[in-house]
This record gives sequence, structure tokens and C-alpha cells, in this order.
Amino acid sequence: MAAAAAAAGYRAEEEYDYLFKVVLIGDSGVGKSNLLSRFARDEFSLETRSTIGVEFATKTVRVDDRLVKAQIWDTAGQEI
Ligand SMILES: Nc1nc2c(ncn2[C@@H]2O[C@H](COP(=O)(O)OP(=O)(O)OP(=O)(O)O)[C@@H](O)[C@H]2O)c(=O)[nH]1
Ligand SMILES: [Mg+2]
Repeated sequence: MAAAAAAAGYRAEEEYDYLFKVVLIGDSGVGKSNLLSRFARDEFSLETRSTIGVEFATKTVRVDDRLVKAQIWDTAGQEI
């Protein structure tokens, strides 16, 4: 199955050459969550709720011939 997929030019979803782990920090309302949603899902919302705790998204991009996986944490800027 894996060999057949490789022969057909497909790569498994979890496959990557490099893994980048990124943490977004900054004051509340500066746009961290929207920066992430734009990058991960190409979405933007004018009415975003303040993040509570931490959220998480991943996206794998091809850079030249390498697969780079970005694993991004989106923290809450709001002081409690
Ligand atoms: N016009 C404009 N509004 C933006 C932009 N980025 C974010 N916003 C708006 O700013 C508000 C706050 O954005 P968030 O992405 O929730 O900010 P945040 O940094 O995640 O805030 P916390 O989760 O509270 O830390 C939302 O109403 C967004 O729609 C931008 O590039 N342009
Ligand atoms: Mg947020």
C-alpha cells in the first residue's frame, strides 16, 4: 500500500522533512488567532472571540522539494 502510494507520487499526510513548532504570543486583540486561521485555513473573521487557554493548528507546505510542517500554538493574550 505504501509502496503503491509512493509509486503513484502520493505522500502520507503525516510525512514531512522538517517540523517547525511555533508559539504565537502578544497582547489581546492584536490578531494572533486571525493570523493563524488565515495561514492554516485561509479564513478571516471580523468577530473573533478572545482565545481562552491555547489553540492549535498545523499546516504542511512545500518549500522547494521539501515538505515543511508548521505546528502552531495560538495563546491567549487576555489577562485574567
Ligand atoms: N482590520 C483588521 N482586523 C483584524 C486583523 N487581524 C485581526 N483583526 C480583528 O481584530 C480582532 C481581534 O483579533 P484576534 O485574532 O482574535 O486577536 P488575538 O490576538 O487572537 O486576541 P486574543 O485571543 O484575545 O489574544 C478581531 O475582531 C479581528 O477581526 C487585520 O489584519 N485587519
Ligand atoms: Mg486569539
